[in-house]
Amino acid sequence: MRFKKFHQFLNTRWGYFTLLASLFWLKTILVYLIDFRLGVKGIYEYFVLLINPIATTLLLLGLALYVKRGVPAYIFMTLIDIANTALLMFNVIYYREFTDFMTINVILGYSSVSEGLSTSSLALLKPQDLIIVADLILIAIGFITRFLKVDPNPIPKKQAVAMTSFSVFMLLFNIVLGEISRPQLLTRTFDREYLVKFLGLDSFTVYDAIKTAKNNHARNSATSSDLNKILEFNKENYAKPNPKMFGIAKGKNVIIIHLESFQQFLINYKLNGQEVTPFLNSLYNSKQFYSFANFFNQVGQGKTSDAENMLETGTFGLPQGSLFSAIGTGNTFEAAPAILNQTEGYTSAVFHGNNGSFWNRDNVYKNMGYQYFFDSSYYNTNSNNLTEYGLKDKLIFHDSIKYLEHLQQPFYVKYITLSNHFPFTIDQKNQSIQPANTGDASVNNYFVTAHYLDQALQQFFDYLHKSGLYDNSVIVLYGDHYGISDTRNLKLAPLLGKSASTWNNFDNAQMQRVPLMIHIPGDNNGGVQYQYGGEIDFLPTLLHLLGINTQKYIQFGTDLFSPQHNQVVAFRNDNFVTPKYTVVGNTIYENSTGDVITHPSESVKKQIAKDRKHVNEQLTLSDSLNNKNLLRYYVPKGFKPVDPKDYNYHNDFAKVLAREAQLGNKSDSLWTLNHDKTTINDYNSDAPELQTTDKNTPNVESADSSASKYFSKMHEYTGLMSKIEQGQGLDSSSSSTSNSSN
Ligand code: GP9
Ligand code: MN
Repeated sequence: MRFKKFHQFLNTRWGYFTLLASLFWLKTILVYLIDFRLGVKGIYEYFVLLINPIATTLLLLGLALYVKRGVPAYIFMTLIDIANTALLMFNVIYYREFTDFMTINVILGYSSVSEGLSTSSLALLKPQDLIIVADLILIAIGFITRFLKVDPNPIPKKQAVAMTSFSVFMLLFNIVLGEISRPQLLTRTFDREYLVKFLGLDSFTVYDAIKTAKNNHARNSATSSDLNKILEFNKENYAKPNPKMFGIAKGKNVIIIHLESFQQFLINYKLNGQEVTPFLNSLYNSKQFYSFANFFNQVGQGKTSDAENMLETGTFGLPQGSLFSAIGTGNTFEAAPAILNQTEGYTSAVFHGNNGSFWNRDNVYKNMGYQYFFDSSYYNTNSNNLTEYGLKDKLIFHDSIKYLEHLQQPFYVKYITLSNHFPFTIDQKNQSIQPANTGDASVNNYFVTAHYLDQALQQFFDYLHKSGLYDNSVIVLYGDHYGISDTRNLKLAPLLGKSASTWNNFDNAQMQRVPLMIHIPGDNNGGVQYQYGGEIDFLPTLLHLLGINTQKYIQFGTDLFSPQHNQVVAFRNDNFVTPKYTVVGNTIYENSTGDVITHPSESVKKQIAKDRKHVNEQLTLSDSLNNKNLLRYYVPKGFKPVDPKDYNYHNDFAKVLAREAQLGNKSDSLWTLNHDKTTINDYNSDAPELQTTDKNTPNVESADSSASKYFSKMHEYTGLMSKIEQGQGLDSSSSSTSNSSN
């Protein structure tokens, strides 16, 4: 009886609608759990994942409820389901090949970064994929066997509207749930994975379509004449290099160390009488580093990715959202990795413990011309080894050596740390300083993770000294943006000898200082530098140190060492600081006192107006260049535009070893120069994770196995890995000389 009722219901339009919707929901969830690695954590995220296909499925299938005639309604509903199934299926195949989701550009084949799906991709199909089409096959059989019949009775419009309203409500509810877990999820779009995890594949695809259409509109209306103003500004703004500094590090390696959320106030700061970052303080105060006391972050919503963009392209992030995520895939870049490779033959690589798609890095780095990107898939990512955003800092430095030592020199490498990231939590065994006591957990713990980062850096520098890299590498340390937000500064104020009651925007602006420390090999004339500057000024500074003239490149900052350096530092929100003044909105503060200048003199007004004009020009022209992708119209003399298709970051270890093998004794990797022996034994770390016997995770084994065909070299690592497995750890006594067999 009950089955008869159910069968009757199935033969109504609502029945067929419910059948399609529930089967589509079910297969989507199965695909999420089986085929995608969405990094779902905790009940809340699983709940959001379970409901995220509902809204769009009901909304899309619900469109057919407005069709009056029976057969067309059923055909329309089934076609919607088939199209949605196709999107699901192609994403499953695409994800298998690229560990990523299909953007509109990929679907339309416009993607400049990846080939999209080819016939060979179909080889990636697996028997389990039948699940994805099983419901359609069953439904076809249902109609053929007349188990399912078309219900000629149209759905009353009111009911169709009700279903649409309900699905729109579900969508909004879903977005709210996503925002609760990841504030600004849609505006900042950290990662396509997050969008799929919180909003579902359909929403992600629609979102990407809207974004792409907006970008294309901006681009299609652009012409090369839009470049004229930018080239003019670039010419006027160019600051000649300091003759004493130009080229003093020509041909040296470059090691960039990104200090996550690290603010300048931590330098030389003592918490309860204990230095929070003793090692960084020792560098900051040494003559072997040029350390900048008035260097500011200028990031917008793109946070880390904005800092990366400024440091490597000399252009600002966008006024809203992240440039990397919003336009990074399709834009033309003329960035440091490509410039250094084309002018000086530099090898380039990034080491970062998060998945490659975060901030769309895996696409942007291709456009920047990065040759290698060792993301989390190259490391042992057992949960023990991770903090919220990925691999712990002591491990990223240690575990990267096996890749770093095979890179041909000179190399330009970037380490992006991430343990010192909001909310600054790290496990007990890695805590070695007491948290502060401000009543705000994240402020309290900020000092704990900063201290951990400081230790990780000390261990890395010990290795750099032992391996000799310290003496032939430019080493750059910089903080990317604030860790403590303006609102939480009120909790921090007492620790800085200030009171929350008097804390104001002037203080917030001063807190945007981040460290910039540059070690130039063989140069002991460093020390603390007081000129004002920001992240936008870094690239011309670095290129001039390496002896590369920047006049032909479009960059919005000026060389910090140049006598003509412009010390007006723009913030992304149009506020700015200069050596004398801090300007927030229409309020002018005197830097020396922090007081508001209520009645500025004519000369002060004139000066501020001039500086504000410069700031607006810098930001507006940079936005025009990026939003309209104008670099596609501008090729600096001798520069070869980067083709992102020349890069993919799979099997990078194998590629690095292949290059080394190819060069034979012409190779100048650290490994070759160390007589084909590893240098990893020169790396001492007290990281508790390295003392345990955690098995290597599949991704390290896959990186190793794909590299293992490069004959015996691997035994050095496997030998060491087995040592670790036997819990012997990595003390200095086991240096390479002792256990190398060849
Ligand atoms: C993510 C990491 C942090 O991989 O770089 O990014 P953030 O949240 O600071 O922009
Ligand atoms: Mn960051």
